[in-house]
Amino acid sequence: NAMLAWQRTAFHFQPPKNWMNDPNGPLYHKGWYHLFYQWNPDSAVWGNITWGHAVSRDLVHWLHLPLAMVPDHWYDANGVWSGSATRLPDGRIVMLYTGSTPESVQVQNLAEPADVSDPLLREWVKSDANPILVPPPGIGLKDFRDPTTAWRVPNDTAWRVAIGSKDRDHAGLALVYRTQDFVRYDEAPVLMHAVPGTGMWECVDFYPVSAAEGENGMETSAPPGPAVKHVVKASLDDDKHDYYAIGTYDAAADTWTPDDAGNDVGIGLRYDYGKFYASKTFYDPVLRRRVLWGWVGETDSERADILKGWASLQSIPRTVLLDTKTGSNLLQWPVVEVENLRMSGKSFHGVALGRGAIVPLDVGRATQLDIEAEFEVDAAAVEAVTEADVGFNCSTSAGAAGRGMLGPFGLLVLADDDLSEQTAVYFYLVKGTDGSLKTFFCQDDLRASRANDLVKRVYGSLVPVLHGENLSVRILVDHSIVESFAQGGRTCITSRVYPTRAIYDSARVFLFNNATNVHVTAKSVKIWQLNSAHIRPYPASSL
Ligand code: DQQ
Repeated sequence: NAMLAWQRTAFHFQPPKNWMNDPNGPLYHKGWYHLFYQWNPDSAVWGNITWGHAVSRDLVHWLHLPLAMVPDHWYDANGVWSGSATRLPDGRIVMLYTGSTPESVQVQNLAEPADVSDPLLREWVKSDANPILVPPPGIGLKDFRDPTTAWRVPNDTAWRVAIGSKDRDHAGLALVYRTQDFVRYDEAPVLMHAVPGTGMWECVDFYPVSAAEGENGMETSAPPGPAVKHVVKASLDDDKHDYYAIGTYDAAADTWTPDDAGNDVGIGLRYDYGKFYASKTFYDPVLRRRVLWGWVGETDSERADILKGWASLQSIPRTVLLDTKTGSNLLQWPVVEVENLRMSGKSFHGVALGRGAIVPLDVGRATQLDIEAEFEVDAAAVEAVTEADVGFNCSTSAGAAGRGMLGPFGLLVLADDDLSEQTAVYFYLVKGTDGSLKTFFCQDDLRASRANDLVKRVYGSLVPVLHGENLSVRILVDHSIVESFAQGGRTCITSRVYPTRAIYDSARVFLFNNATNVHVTAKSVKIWQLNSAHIRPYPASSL
């Protein structure tokens, strides 16, 4: 079926077939980026979880490798679940992961490469000491999983590792264990942080970001200091979204405090307001950056997944930095290597978008695109409005079809000629009677497909816009995925979409302005067709 075949992506990481979920243990080793991932060898639905493995020179082109780990011991017989890698200063690589036992008890295990001199790290050996951690008193046997990358603090030889859980009152939390050798751990963990009401924290991540302007990403064990903030991320099992917060790490106590209690983990900011979960960062020592991977699931039916024979993608890896201009959010941006896929490009300048305008952009094939667009709103018209759409919210709105005074305006991608299918990426301004202006960034899948066995939603949230800034967006389109980054990556949205008509040569791009009271100018729109990545089976004929 040509429609189903079209949905497979061209420059996103996917296994050759079957079900994938969380990214695991990303790391850089001897010239190669390694990605492991939760994979079902038997079908396109979750189950029988093993660790798939692939390597890349540039985070774009991949070589699949043999499975790194399978459920072959009692302590992981029910699945080799998520975990993280740590590189020790002596060159050792330590992989900590969760095993689910036949009774579904969650325990932590240790594995190491059989041969660290193999740049591809093809063979993994599980420790004879496994399991190296079992659920501590007071923690549910099924609520103890997903160890982080380990880190060290100044003047202490002990390594720290965080593990997600929840307490009896449904507070989500992160526990910290100390270890010298990754085999024996302090008996009683430290409670690093807990947030009432947030439930089980999966795939906790913990890392430093620089608060100084123009800085690079930071190594996980970089010492805390005045110009360093620490991020805590938790994947909320209850609502399947990844939440982060920025705060301060007390290295002596192994506790962490958010800068803004109202924006604590699980109740404030998300990495992504669309489909994006169980993410994990790693530090890339070559380009000195922190890189984020996230699992992007399907929003079609299980039946469709079985028909097409696969389910899930990994997001385009994103660099992560603290936004030093606002100080209160991260900036996420596609890794620079993605730009090497750019082929022919087209630029449009000063496109006037009157109220209700829809303008087609002739870009040729529009199924694999990289788009950068900048919009300017007519300030006098905004000024003239005394109040606009206070109480607006992307997810409860009517989407791009709903007309407000100062929005929506933006782009339609994966649209067909008569707009019977379209995925809308747009801004929406609201204004209070006190003159305060806020900007929402939304993505509307309601009309992305004529098929009806799909989850269709309007995603989005506020995006900070500083004085003097235009509105800007970057959009990556790859068949069945649309990833959008507003204001340099302050707010991000990922959608899975399944057009039935806007496919192959019928996919188009439009600019639109559905606001009733404001003219908008698309100051500049650059659109590149993106090449396909090479994602090759193993063994490769040449390395
Ligand atoms: N997926 C893994 C767990 C993790 C969950 C199992 C998050 O380790 O908590 O496949 O998606």
